[in-house]
Amino acid sequence: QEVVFSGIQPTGVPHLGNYFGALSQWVEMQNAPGTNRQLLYSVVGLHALTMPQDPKKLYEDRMNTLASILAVGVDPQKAILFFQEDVPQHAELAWILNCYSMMGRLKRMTTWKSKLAVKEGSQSSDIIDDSGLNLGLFTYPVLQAADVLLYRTTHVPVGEDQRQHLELARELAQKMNRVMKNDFFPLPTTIINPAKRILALKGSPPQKMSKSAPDPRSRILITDSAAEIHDKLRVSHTDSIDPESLPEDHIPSLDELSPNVANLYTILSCCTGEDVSTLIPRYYRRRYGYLKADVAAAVDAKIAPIRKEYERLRKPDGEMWLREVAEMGRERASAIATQNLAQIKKHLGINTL
Ligand code: AQP
Repeated sequence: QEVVFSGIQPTGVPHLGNYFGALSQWVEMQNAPGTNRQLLYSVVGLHALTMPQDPKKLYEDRMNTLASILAVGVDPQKAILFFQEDVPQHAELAWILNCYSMMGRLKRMTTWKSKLAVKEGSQSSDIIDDSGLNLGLFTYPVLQAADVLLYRTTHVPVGEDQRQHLELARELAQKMNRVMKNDFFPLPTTIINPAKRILALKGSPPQKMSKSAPDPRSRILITDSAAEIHDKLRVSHTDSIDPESLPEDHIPSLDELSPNVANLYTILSCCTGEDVSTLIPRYYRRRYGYLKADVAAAVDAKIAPIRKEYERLRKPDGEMWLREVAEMGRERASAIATQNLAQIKKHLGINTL
């Protein structure tokens, strides 16, 4: 049987990157006809603790994230939808996996290196000063591997940025199978959405769109109003090329465009389902304002129903439903996690009962 696991951090309302990179796939996998898949979708609060959090805000963000997942169309009857922190076996397996993870391997993870670079205030990750960084941040990919392996997951739909973490999960699965002398863990396959990576609307060089980037205008949330979407796109970065001065006889491919402009085409393509090769000739050599206006309209059309459903779920009686969903998910996830962890402990010789 196929087992699908995917998670999202409760670090704010999801943005277009989270939506096109992960959440839209969650819904597609759920709605694919004739499949016998077990789906587990999780709001991973333990991961959020690796960065400084205000408890009250974190509680709200967890509920907002759960509401967002439901608003995009995940059905809690079809998928097991739960808070990671409600199932303590995640932390227990993470500890076990920590004991089989090598420091050298974790030090090479790009997310860790990027935190070092941020701390130094430079792009170079050669300058190593990790004294002010917490241990959770360092072992973050191990907790992620535990999330996946706990359910003996076979498939993980994630954005491009998570590819390296999933590679570690596969390595740990192999290693644990060797240690436990069996094939208990399937090697999870990573499913990367063709949309891959949505970039921030601002910033040079452009980074991926991110919930925690300091400038809120660098991301479009799936709950943004039409006016907010238009405003954010209007001031989004493009490049300094005058499109009207470009040659008429060469229509560029996406790769030939500057990253910020290519990103606008990618977003438009994700929203409309039209291929970028159809879209580029339509806007090429016209001022960026035309492209931006159409991207804004397409984004609004795409997320308007999500926004409406989200607003309904965040009303007071929506909160009751969110708690019910979380409890139902906790029970179902716990049943699998308890059974699997008991087996793992037995294979490792740390079982008693
Ligand atoms: N820009 C992106 N393009 C495509 N996919 C993306 N994902 C995130 N950003 C993009 C995918 O969304 C899923 C959930 O991500 P997450 O919340 O667990 O963590 P993240 O990747 O660290 O996302 P953010 O938005 O950047 O959060 P913060 O700022 O809190 O770290 C993942 O499948 C991810 O690939």
